[in-house]
Amino acid sequence: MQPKRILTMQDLSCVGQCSLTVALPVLSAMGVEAAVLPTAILSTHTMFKKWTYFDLTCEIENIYNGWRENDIKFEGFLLGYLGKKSLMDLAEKAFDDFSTQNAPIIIDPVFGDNGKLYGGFDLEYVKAMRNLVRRAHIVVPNLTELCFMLGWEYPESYDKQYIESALREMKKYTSATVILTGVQFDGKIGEAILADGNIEYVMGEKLPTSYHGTGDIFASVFTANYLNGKGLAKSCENAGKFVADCIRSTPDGHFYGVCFEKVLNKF
Ligand code: PXL
Repeated sequence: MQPKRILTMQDLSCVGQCSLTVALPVLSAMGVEAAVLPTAILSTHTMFKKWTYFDLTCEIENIYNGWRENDIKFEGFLLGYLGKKSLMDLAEKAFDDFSTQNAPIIIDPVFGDNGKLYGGFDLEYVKAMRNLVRRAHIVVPNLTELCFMLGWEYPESYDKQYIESALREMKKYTSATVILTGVQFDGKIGEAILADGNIEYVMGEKLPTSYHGTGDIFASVFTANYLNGKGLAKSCENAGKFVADCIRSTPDGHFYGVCFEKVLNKF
């Protein structure tokens, strides 16, 4: 059987293991044909002290014209860091013009973590993302992104009731399955999945350190598994285990990402 071709739309950070430099190798190694649409080129990701940013909005219509000429279609979409509202409008155009029937749209909102927005984002961006996720089949926010999209304050602590009401509140904005990542209970970490009105948890080992870029790895491994026919829960479980293995393979002091290469080599 031919691998599924998906389009992943996110930035290309030249240095710092995240976004396209993660999605491309992970999707390919897991048997998915990864087509890319870079939204911006950055010297590094924005957790470095300084970075440069070149927005690629101006080139995307041109790329789309090239795809139209060749009748190119995608059997799935994975969106990560878009960077600007203009890219969201262009993402919708891609869903409209380059999708096969029933191609899943998976959106990781990627605009914040630990209760804060990443550098360069504001509440207008959050609102635009909340509008974009109405097109998704699956949304994969962390708690920061979920709270910002709901207009809720980031909580100092939470219980299952809080998580479940936040997930259900998201139904005001999208009919997508919502997979909340990085949920922590009883010393474990995992996902809370709201699908078809039911909530399910997939919990795994919580390691003592956290690293940048693990959300992007989670989304890529999840997407590859899901497109390869694994269900929601199994895809989350595999993605969570993969991230944990990456963290275990990363030496202290490697602050800008995880050494996923070592885990991919064993895959
Ligand atoms: O890992 C998320 C991410 C992706 N791309 C860029 C980022 C970040 C998080 O900071 O800065 C450019």
